Amino acid sequence: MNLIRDLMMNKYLITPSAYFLLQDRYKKEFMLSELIKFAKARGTFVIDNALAEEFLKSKGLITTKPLIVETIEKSTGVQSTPRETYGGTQTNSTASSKTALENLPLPLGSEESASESPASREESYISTGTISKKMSLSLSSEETEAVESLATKGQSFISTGAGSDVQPSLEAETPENGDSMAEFSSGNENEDEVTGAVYEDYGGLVPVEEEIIPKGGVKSYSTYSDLVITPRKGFNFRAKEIPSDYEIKFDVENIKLKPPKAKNANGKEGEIIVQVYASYFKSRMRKMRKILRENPEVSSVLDIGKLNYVAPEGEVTIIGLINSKRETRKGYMFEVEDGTGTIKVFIGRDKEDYKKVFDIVPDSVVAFKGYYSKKGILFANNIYLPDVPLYKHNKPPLDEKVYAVLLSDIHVGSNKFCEKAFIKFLEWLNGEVNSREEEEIVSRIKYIIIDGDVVDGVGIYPGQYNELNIPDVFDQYEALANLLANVPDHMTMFIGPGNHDAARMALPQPGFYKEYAYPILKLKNAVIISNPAVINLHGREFLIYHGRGIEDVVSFIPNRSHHRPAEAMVNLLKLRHLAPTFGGKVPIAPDPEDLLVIESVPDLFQTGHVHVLQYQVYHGVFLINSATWQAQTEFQKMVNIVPTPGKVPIIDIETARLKTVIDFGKWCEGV
Ligand code: D5M
Ligand code: FE
Ligand code: ZN
Repeated sequence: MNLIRDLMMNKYLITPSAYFLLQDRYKKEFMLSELIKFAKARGTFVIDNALAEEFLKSKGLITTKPLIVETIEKSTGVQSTPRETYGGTQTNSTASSKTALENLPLPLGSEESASESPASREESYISTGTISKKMSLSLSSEETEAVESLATKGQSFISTGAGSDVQPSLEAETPENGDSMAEFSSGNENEDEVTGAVYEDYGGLVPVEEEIIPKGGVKSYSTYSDLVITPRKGFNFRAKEIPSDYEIKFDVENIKLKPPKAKNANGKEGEIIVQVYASYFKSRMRKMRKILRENPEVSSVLDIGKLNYVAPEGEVTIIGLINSKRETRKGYMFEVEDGTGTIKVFIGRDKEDYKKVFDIVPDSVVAFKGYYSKKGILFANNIYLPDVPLYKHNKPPLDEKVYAVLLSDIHVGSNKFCEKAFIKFLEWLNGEVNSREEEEIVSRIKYIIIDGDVVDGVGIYPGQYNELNIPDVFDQYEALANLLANVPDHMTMFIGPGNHDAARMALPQPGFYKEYAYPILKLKNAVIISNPAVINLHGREFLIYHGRGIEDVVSFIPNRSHHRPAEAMVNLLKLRHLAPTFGGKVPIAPDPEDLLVIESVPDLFQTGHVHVLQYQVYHGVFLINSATWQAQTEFQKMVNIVPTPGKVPIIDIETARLKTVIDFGKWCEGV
């Protein structure tokens, strides 16, 4: 009878209201397979109230709209009020937020508004998709297009996240389902051609348990296996003599998260999911409170729930999570919650801090100072973003110069991968330099950071199949490993995943699925990191993050663009969060702890993802979006994304600032 558990095992989620609607009928009037098939056909993995009703109607089990809201209210004692949609200045509304700090209802985002949000109406290829069956990679391009176009019809607003390493278990779970499940079965008519790739929701790969290396051990081909670049004879690699000094300060893999539990044996099963979200946001609140309280101006903070009792005279400060934001005639109205209560906060256009409203995105945590009116509204005079202190303390100097190279978005496997430019770069690393200055730089390069999208993957964006030179994920990683084998041994490579990689799609991404990425894991000078990760290099803190949160900034904050990623990075830093908006474009795993808070202020913050090199300093932190090795794809042409491939930033570790940019872009022309 455990509908939630069965759905979760198959990587589907159910909202509490839908749960109450369906639970009593489960296994009596419908089977799991039917429900999943129904949801899948609609391109969603969240069973919400509307979908549940539609499903029951399709089965002739109900004819009129049930009074579900009443059911919830009765069962929880919580008033369900219509939720405001978030009104940004650029967008009129977006996916509305959740009340995850409360117990119930609607913790997963209000179903109706979520499905109507512009974010989900847009065709979002990364976080949508329904390709969860095993798929032969030798599909014809028409077949692939058909599957992909199906995928783009999906809606996106939250991620399954948890358990992407759990194999779909539909067959095991539902032996009764007969024909209706044929579509989900992992069987393939042509087993010989199956390469072993399995797609989770949202186009990501999930690991396969069966043997993945073809018997006999010989692959059909291995791109770049014959590429051998050796260090130039007589070249003085000074970095060989410099002792290595790095520490992985934060890696998601090292965090032990306790799985959520129902409150008690008699507790409502719906509480399992609710609790995950509640813990996630509680954890966000806890971490953000700590950051905000470091600001001396954020003083005498009161719980929202106590405002009515304390009847404060004078100014009060609250810290809360932004549920919604709406422009009014005279300013902005927010709905803010902190786990003890919810309150409306108004800030007028005449206030000095008014301009800060534009930096606030849904689900970010900020502090407001102002006067509380008995009408339940806080009239704010000041807004405090978590932000970072104005200056960073200087670190002690290093004995000698040592450099790091920042790369990302190599996209090996794409026919837009700038192979020639990348090989030139490898030769350069091996000492094929053009000047004394370059010689000095190469000589002192000791680290290479590769910030995700290391391969192009398969089935990631619409029409991708036609742009793949290597249409197989294993072969892509092997090709990448063949290339990276030519990086001189004394240079340590830190490699983390992005949204094109074989890794959990939802953030944070713990690392690569080793079943796919083993060729790079085997490289002796490679260190695999999570996304995000923090690396300490010679006492300097580098925050490494692929950068999908930039998409949220671009959609919610005025005057932000994919082409100026460093500005968007400033916003992430001000909010001290790598992907603040839950239910926006970026799928976030509902882990019980929020691991995307920027808890420690780094010396350098690197992203990639948007394929454009840009950098700037903000409050002493060096922000840099590294470029790419992929020329403009057809899809990027369509959405007007103009990459800057082949540009290689070199970082002086001592100052954590840019030393120089070496441009290999001319070898990428015409790709
Ligand atoms: O991302 C390459 C670029 O494409 C980057 O600028 C983000 C952008 N991008 C990613 N997804 C979308 C959607 N759905 N619409 C518009 N632009 C998008 P990469 O991760 O390498 O594919
Ligand atoms: Fe990319
Ligand atoms: Zn990316």
